[in-house]
Amino acid sequence: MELTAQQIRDAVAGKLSRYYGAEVGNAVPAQVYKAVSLCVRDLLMAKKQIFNAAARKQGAKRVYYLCMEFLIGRNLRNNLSNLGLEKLFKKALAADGFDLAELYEIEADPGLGNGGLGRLAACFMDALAAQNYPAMGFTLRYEYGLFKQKIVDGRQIELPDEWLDSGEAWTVPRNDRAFTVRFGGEVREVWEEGRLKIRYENCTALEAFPYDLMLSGEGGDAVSVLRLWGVRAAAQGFDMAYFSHGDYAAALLRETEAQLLTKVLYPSDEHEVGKTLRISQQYALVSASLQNILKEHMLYYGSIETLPDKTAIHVNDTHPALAAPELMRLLLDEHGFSWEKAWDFTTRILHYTNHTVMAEALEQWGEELIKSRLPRVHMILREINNRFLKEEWERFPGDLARQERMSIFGGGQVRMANLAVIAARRVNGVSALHSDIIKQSVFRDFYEMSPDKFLNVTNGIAHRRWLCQANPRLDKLIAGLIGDGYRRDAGELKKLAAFKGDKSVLASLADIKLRNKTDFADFVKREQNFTLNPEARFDTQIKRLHEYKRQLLNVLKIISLYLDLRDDPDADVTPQAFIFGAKAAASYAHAKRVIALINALSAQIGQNKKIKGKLDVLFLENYNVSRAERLIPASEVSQQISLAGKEASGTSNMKFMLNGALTIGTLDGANVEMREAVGEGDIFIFGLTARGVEDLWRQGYYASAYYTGNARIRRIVDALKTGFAGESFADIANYLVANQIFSDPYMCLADFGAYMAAHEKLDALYKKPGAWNKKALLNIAESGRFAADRSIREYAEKVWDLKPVKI
Ligand code: 26V
Repeated sequence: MELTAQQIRDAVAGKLSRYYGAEVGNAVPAQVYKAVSLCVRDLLMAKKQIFNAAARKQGAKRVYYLCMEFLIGRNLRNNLSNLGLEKLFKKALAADGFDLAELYEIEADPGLGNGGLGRLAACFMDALAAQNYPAMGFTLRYEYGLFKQKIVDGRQIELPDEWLDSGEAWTVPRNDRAFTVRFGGEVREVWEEGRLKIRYENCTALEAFPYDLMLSGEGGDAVSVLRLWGVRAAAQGFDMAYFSHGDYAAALLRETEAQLLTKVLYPSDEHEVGKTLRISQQYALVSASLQNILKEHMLYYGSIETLPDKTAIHVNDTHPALAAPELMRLLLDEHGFSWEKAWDFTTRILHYTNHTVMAEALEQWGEELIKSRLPRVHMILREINNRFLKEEWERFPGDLARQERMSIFGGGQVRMANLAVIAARRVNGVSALHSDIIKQSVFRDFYEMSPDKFLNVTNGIAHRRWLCQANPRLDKLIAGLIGDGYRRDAGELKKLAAFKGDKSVLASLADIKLRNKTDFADFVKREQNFTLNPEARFDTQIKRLHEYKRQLLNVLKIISLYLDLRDDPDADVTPQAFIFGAKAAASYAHAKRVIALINALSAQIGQNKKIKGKLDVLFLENYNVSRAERLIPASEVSQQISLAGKEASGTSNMKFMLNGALTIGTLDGANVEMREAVGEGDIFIFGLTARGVEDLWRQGYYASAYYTGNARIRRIVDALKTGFAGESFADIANYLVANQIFSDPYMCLADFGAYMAAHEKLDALYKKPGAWNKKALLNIAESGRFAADRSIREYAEKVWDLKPVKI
């Protein structure tokens, strides 16, 4: 039945009255936002029920995506757009005097993620729903997210990110679906009823209970559920005795300890209690989710035997790798399986994606910690390892070194990546280059043992969100030229290539960019009181702050441009605005220094009236999904300049391409496939290749030689020592030029010359708007292959063996 504007008005009025005792005439915007959100939530719920019923009836296999992060972004606009209801809601609300666009701004970004890994998970939920794949995501309900970034005196300060006030409207608490998760204590094996049973003694029992958040996808019949686990102390553990004796603190302590688990994402693990918290979070996620999956399977199918036919579980990065021993535990201890049968099931159900080759993210946890915190899991891990090593020894007899490398245990640590690979049916990397690298480096031994396990699935993005919603002007232009079929099939964007010689189309493209830039400039003026010249070329680098991503290389280039302009302020240059958005991990001192440097440089340039407007540097505070949605459509240059071999894929590179920015980047991650797509002429590739990086490192990287041998580098490094806005950055200068074991592992200076040359080429092209815009158009035309829809179809076929449900 078609929804009418009047029905929407009535529904909103109903929510206002029921939940806030308010009327349309006196409700404040925050109440209206919540009332509208609750109405949309109802629509999603109804749609979900219909889809789930059909999926169950068809006995459809389902994928469960376990991930510590889901960076879903704001819900209201996304859902209205996906449901095709945006216009109708706009009209209905306007009739009562409310502006939908203003309501959108009330919603906080759910800060449930950190970076690319989390945003990818969100894009995937969208593509799963849009293409009718039955899917459910699992994560934790972090009360304060990662953190809210504030810049004070140029430095990053971390504040709690309070997203729940507005975010709660989207989640449905499900108290009926709680599961017990146990920590610590001792495990006793007892013979009972003719079989071995496991008894837990003196353990701490927590209760995980879900909040469901529904995620839509445009055009599809499916609604994916993201289940966010909250954690509390199990009720039966509440000790009335403490209370009766007046020891209230002791009575409350257990509750507080339980709640700690879901306060923040990635609490620091620099200390032992932090490590304990992190591993507890991972286990709570895994244990509650698996119990949930098994219970629902039993409910619908009545037997555990069909589990592998109906279930694919995805272990996204190593954080949920304890899914392997936990699934074993449930099958062995709760369902009475033999070891062989349980392992057969486990290795048919679990799949694993690796998202980085950086050593610090290949997690290891102390064995003693696992043993004391998760004793039963530890026993099972030991047995998994023993059996695996036996098999491995048969394949590679006598190769002790190999065995040591492949073991789950080593040096007193538990290696999560080895565990994930051993247990998974499929292992994939996230770009062609990255998948090759993992086969040759971190997982080489495993690849040699089971080559068929490994494959590539190149990442993709939710193109409807990142183009149709984030850049409505461009969406309209494209739909006018080629129809709106690309919304369902991003491959149709190719049709745009036919307009590469059409001057009026290219002019419209440029006009849209200018208008988006103007909007963004207005936004930062409002938010940060920063003045951006919308006529300048917007050149953007947005990603987590990390040495390997080389924000510093970008800064060196900007310093060089600044020094030139300071010498000759009247030089005839194209105005440029360099924009950064990045959070640094709270304990990552070097990354925080780079933020301080960017802000000091920004301040110094801002003080120079002759240069301001020609060269600007903006550090966009608290970079998040909503800010990306404003910035990417306004950007003309996309910085993808990681040291080759280090960036697994990158996904902002794809979003920029889709919005007509040109890429300057190294041959790293998905940049390689972007170059294949557009051809060498339409992307600015520079610098060392992954192979070149290895060779140079092996030969010895002598950074000081670049300093002594190159006057431009010398000038920049010296300027760092002198400093900006009254602060010296000699520490960063020393980092850049140090030799041998102290050298900059990401070799900024080695790539600097090539980077400047590529920048100069780009600068020259920008002076010819016709040629620039043609390349922008061709980039958009070729970006269809980077749609998440395509990635998800590949996962469905090659990894999960999953079919869409037909309604
Ligand atoms: C690492 C760490 C290290 C210590 C602090 C907490 C923490 C949290 C997460 C991680 C792993 C990050 C992995 C990640 O985000 N990888 C990114 O995944 C994207 C999606 O596949 C990919 O596009 C990016 O290239 C890759 O960096």
